[in-house]
Amino acid sequence: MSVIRLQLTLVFMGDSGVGKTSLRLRLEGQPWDDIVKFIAGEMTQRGKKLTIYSSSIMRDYYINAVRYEILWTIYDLAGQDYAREVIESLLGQGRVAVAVFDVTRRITFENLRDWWIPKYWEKIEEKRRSSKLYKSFHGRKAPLVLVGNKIDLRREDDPDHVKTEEISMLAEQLSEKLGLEVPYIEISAKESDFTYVEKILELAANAYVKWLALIGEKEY
Ligand SMILES: Nc1nc2c(ncn2[C@@H]2O[C@H](COP(=O)(O)OP(=O)(O)OP(=O)(O)O)[C@@H](O)[C@H]2O)c(=O)[nH]1
Ligand SMILES: [Mg+2]
Repeated sequence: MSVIRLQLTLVFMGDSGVGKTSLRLRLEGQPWDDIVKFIAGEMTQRGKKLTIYSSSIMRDYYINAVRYEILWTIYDLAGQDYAREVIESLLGQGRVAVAVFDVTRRITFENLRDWWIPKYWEKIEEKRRSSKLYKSFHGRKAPLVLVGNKIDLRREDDPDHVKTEEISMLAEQLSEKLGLEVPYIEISAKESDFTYVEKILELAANAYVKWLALIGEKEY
């Protein structure tokens, strides 16, 4: 079996408080109680410190009879407003994005749709245009995974909560723009089990590999 080794930057984007850092720490294998303590410590520094983290995670996947060894470098970006310029430039470095919203706060869903995802695509395009390397991808949007977090708090009767049908509809619209299926997952950083949380990375790996096939490249 052939093996392809890749080093990929994955950007976690979305509004403040949607659970990006919580999901990242779950992927690193941290228990929920430790994550809550970590974020409490982070909160006390808010306003002073810009919370951008980078971590590395190694995973293997079997896709179409090929073994992929992926070293993920995760950029866990701050959702706060005050650091937008830094955040925007980091968005352009992603190979794949994990777009996170909070299913109990509709505004975070709308902000992904209206600001984060368009900005991610804009920054990727800007980066390609400034480099001769990526000429063949000009005009092509970049892959992403849509993640609705905090399903443990969701109530069907609350109009502010985002429903599954709405998420699948947005995924469909994004898929049309990308020319490739944009996968989505509903999750709880607090209560979903480890194998389910891992699906975020699996979906990202799949989206990336399919995207490579689409543009007819072995690597990007
Ligand atoms: N009940 C519940 N709470 C969650 C879940 N995910 C995150 N939280 C809580 O939501 C709050 C914000 O989570 P963070 O992980 O700090 O959110 P973030 O997206 O990293 O926020 P910024 O770093 O400010 O952009 C914390 O109090 C978490 O404990 C979840 O799935 N369920
Ligand atoms: Mg965070």
